Amino acid sequence: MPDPLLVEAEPYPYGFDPARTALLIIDMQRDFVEPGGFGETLGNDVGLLQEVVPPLRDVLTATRKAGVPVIHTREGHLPDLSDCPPSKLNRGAPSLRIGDPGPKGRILIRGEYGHDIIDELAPAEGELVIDKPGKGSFHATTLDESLRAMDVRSLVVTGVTTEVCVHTTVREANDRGYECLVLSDCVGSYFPEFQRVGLEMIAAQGGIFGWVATSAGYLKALQ
Ligand code: C5J
Repeated sequence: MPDPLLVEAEPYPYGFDPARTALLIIDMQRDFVEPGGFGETLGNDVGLLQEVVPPLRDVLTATRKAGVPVIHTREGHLPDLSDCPPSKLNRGAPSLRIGDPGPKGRILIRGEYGHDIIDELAPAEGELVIDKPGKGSFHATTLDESLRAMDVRSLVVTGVTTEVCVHTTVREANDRGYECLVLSDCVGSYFPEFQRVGLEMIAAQGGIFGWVATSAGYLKALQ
């Protein structure tokens, strides 16, 4: 077995075997990240999520070059909303609801322009794209099956939003035995306080859900 690559991380160095690792890019969709999308109609500052794009592009390029598989996720629903529980559909009082016509197509509906991944991080041919109806990437998807088939045990986790879909996914992955490294500058939140605390929570108590490092640390280990 080769020596693991080591990343300077919180709460202690993260070791991974690139042959058993995947990069997970969560929900970098136009509706969350771009101006005029669903996220902005909810009153959020999408600029905070756009900051994630340049470092994540560098991570994506280096990861592809290293031959480590890349997996993208998209949060969204079938056009008839049969996979969207009423509790999700009716939550809050948004000006636009899931399924409503929005500036980028029907909100969070598969196949619509706004539901797709931003051009800068578009999946390459052959990369797995997981469509998920929930916040977690494992719930009601084939992600676990796919990772096991690929013999992946370590996940480098990126995307948005830190305290919602990233956190839910890292918790799900941790319970399934995956070792997660979250890249602090490649995950984003509309709320700076949630970003800070969300990252602290992952690495707290000796790494209760996983590890946290900067993209620079990950890229250095991958060289
Ligand atoms: C949210 C997500 N925040 N991708 N989705 O509703 O985090």
